[in-house]
Formats: sequence, C-alpha cells, structure tokens
Amino acid sequence: MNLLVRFVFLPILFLLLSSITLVKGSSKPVPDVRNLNLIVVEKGTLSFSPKVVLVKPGTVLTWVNQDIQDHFLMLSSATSNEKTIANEPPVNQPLPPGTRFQHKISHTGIYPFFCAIHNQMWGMIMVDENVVTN
Ligand SMILES: [Cu+2]
Repeated sequence: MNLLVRFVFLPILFLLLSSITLVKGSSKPVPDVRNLNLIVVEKGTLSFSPKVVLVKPGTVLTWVNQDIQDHFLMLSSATSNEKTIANEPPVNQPLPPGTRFQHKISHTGIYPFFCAIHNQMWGMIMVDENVVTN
C-alpha cells in the first residue's frame, strides 16, 4: 500500500498540480472588449476578431471581411429574452471578400453569430445597458 502511494498516487498528484500551475502561468490578460463595435475577419484566419464584444443597446456593429474568400454572417438573439427575440430579427448576410456589413442592435441580450460556411468561425455580441465607457 505504501509503495502504491509512493509510486502511483503521489506522481499522479504531482502531475495534476504541476499542470494546474502551467495553465495558470500561461494565462494572458483578458482583452477589454467593452464598446468595441468592429469585428474583422483577417485574411486566412478563419475567425472573427474579437470573438466577443460587450456593447450598449443602440450600437451599430460592423463586420468586415478582409479575407480573400467568402464568408456568410448569421446572427440571432435566440438565447435572449422573449422581448429581444421578438424585436431583433435574425441576420443572414453574405460577406464577400472586401465587403463590410453594418447592423444596429437596439435591445439588451446575447447574440451569438457564426459563419454559415465555416463552422469554426463564431462569436458573440453581449448587449447591456451598464457597459462602462473607457
Ligand atoms: Cu466563413
């Protein structure tokens, strides 16, 4: 039993603790996404940047395709409350290379969006009254 603890349990515990430390040690500062309204697809990245933004109601958001291939923006308020869902129709918007698309969101809520062509491209707009201005 002692051998089991010394050669099996303790090494596993050590590995677990050291991996936790590694994860903590490699964490980067969280970027400030308050009041950002520009979401860019840079060339070859297959991702929206930033992925998550936090804005006030009435913000006009802009998606820009700086890539050399087509993307297709789909956005909905489906995870928000009933009033938001009723008042914010879903967006289905082709984003050819070099184009931009603007869309105003007037109601508080959570708006996931993604690219209909590349399912690894996703993001989220969080709309809240209480966004502190920088
Ligand atoms: Cu895409």
